[in-house]
Amino acid sequence: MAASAVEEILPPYLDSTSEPPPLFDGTTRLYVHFQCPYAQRVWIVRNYKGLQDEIKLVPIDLQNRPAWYKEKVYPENKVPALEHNGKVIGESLDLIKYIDANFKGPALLPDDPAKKKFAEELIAYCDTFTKNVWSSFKGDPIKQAGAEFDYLEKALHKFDDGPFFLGQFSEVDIVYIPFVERFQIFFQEEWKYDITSGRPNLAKWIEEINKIDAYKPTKCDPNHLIPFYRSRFLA
Ligand SMILES: N[C@@H](CCC(=O)N[C@@H](CS)C(=O)NCC(=O)O)C(=O)O
Repeated sequence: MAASAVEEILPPYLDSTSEPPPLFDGTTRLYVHFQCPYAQRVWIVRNYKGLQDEIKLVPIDLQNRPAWYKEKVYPENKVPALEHNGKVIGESLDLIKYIDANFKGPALLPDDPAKKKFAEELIAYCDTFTKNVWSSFKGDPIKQAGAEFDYLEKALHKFDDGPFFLGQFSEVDIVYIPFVERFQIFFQEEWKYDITSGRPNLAKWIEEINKIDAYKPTKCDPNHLIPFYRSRFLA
């Protein structure tokens, strides 16, 4: 059976009491936290490309981080990071492209130059999108963040050969979904607001992404997210 068809048993978190794995022994390791949206992007890529056997997940407890992580693995001390071929690379957007270019599996970008150009534009906007939504929490969230969800709704209208940003599933969907997933949960919980209401493309997009096997096991835990967002963005 293909690796992707088997439900993966996730390894436990490594914390300050854990020994490091045998670093730089030729194993490719993706250091993650299962509730981190940036790590989630790369985790989806790894699953979508069918690299469960090639890229080993190593969860790091960010609240009680092992000292060796900063000292020996990734001086930035963040997740995600990828240990591959004797070096460590970070930054989720760079890692998406790195894994797509250096590993087997379906390509994450189509060949069409118009689609590639639109992908760049959308990916470049994602940090602004998240920043504007987070900062809306202390203002008028439905109105201010509404403009951002409208941006997605309109972008999803551009190519009509599928429900995703570029028509077919691509890296653009992977870049946005971890954040949209969290915003959907939090707006519903905190303000009883359905971010897909009046936004049929966004509703369809979320519905279709939820059918993707590579994404399903990576979804965040609302019981972790809701208190975390309250203390981080509302307190
Ligand atoms: N720009 C980075 C952001 C990564 C990031 O902020 N990760 C968080 C967890 S969600 C982290 O490791 N935080 C630990 C810290 O900042 O000390 C990326 O896209 O990979």
